[in-house]
Amino acid sequence: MNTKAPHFTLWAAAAGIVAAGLGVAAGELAAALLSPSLSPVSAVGSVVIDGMPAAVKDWAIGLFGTADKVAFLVSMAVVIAVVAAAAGVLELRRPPAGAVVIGLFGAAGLAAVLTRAQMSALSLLPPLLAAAVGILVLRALMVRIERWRDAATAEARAEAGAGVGAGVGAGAGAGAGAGTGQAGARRRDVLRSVGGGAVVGLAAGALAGSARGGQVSTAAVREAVQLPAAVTPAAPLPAGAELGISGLDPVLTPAADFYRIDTALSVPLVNAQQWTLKVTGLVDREIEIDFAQLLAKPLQESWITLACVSNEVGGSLIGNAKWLGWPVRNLLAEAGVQSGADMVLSTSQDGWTASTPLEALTDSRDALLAVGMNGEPLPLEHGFPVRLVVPGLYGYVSATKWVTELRVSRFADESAYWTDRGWSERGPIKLSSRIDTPSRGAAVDAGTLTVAGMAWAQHTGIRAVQLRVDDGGWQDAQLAAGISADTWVQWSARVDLEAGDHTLTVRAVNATGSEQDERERPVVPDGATGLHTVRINVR
Ligand SMILES: Nc1nc2c(c(=O)[nH]1)N[C@H]1C(S)=C(S)[C@@H](COP(=O)(O)O)O[C@H]1N2
Ligand SMILES: [Mo]
Repeated sequence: MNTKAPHFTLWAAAAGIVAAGLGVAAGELAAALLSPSLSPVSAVGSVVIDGMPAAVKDWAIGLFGTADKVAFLVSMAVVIAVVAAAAGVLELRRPPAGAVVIGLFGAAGLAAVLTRAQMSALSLLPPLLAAAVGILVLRALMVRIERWRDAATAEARAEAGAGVGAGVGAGAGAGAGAGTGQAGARRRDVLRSVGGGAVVGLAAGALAGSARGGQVSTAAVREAVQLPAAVTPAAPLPAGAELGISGLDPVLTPAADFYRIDTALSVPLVNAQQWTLKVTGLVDREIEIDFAQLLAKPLQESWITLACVSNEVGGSLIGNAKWLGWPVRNLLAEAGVQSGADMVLSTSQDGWTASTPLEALTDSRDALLAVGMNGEPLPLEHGFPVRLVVPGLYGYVSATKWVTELRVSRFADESAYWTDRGWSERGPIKLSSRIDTPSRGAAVDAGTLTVAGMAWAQHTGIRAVQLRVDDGGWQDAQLAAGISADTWVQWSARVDLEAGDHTLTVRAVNATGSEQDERERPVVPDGATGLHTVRINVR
């Protein structure tokens, strides 16, 4: 042949990717139109996330932090593309092996969807549609690639024949001439259909994304929510609580900057108008309360600093907000907790659970059924319409978002999502402190340097923060005005530094006089310990 050999294998791989892409887009589109909770991609992703060894999850959260979901979706897309490309090549070489691979994809989606809560016959449609579209498109593209290959092969043979034997030259030469035209046409056909398929797939995917109508309408319901004023408002922010030092985290975390950690790949969409919370289990009377009834309760506002057990020493999986809600103890009192109970198992709309010590929900601390965050209804990703916030406990044992049930129970009888995966049954937040500025590796001028950061010991309070330069003595830092024992507090210190490399270390002392634990422990099973150090270079 005079032209370069066409890369049929590459085109088969591309056809596989386009077929899988169109299938996934069709499934997502169907799900978006039916109900966002039916997305096969989300279902498969959630099953993978739930089945992942806890260590891998911890590693991913540590590595990607709050970008873990994006990282996960990108990895999923890469895996799908690689398998789909292989399916395309298989289908060219050993049909129908490629179609079988695409069918297995569909079966995985179907199985994943079947494991999700709230299933109906409709749930089966998106994965089945995805598999059907994927297989049909793969077959249709492969037929075109085969025709092209056959035409090109015939042409090559004819050309070879023309070159070898002059005797058949006339006839074969005529054949080759016709073949060039045919192979060319077949090639253009392949290009057009693979390209066209890719364009349609991208358009359908974009449509599926924007047609996530549920998300839009939930957001609209949220916009329309009018939160009542708190009967017990939070005390105003004390003067001097915010030091305003550049590089230092603000004492109030805006909702948009608040860390987000949960196992939900797509945000659970809960219609506030249909939301109810059931109180069940070891109670005298089971109760069910709806959103309007909750808003009609005497609400209170509290500053509470929420922290994640996966927060490494010096990490940023912590934030402080003003929460509006109804104390959980009042709800539990209405239901009448029976003796013998020592735990409340809270369940979210997507099935996630947390087991909270009953005591933390009934003692004088203000554990809230929260509806508001920083003066607004809860953002969708922070639990709209209602979540739990419990001062002093890590989120995994207390801060259930999209909460729909509180079951009064016993630790001896039941366990929860993370405690089933090797994390501690009890999760009190550990006394800790952090240097925010200067940042690690910063180069600063010799002389007096302002060092500042945050310290927290929720529900106990911070008494002092101390700073050390290299192996020197501990010097007291200046504490900013504290909001309450349930919130973190800013601190700052001024140190004189000579040129060279230096290590800054911070430690905190809580309100009862306990010093921060300086032994280094990992986040598993109940939160990291150790002192935060920052190495800097002084010029
Ligand atoms: N429904 C649900 N609620 C949840 C979780 C979850 O995975 N699902 N994660 C918990 C954990 S581990 C933490 S640290 C907090 C984080 O709350 P935020 O995302 O609003 O910061 O939510 C808690 N509530
Ligand atoms: Mo967490």
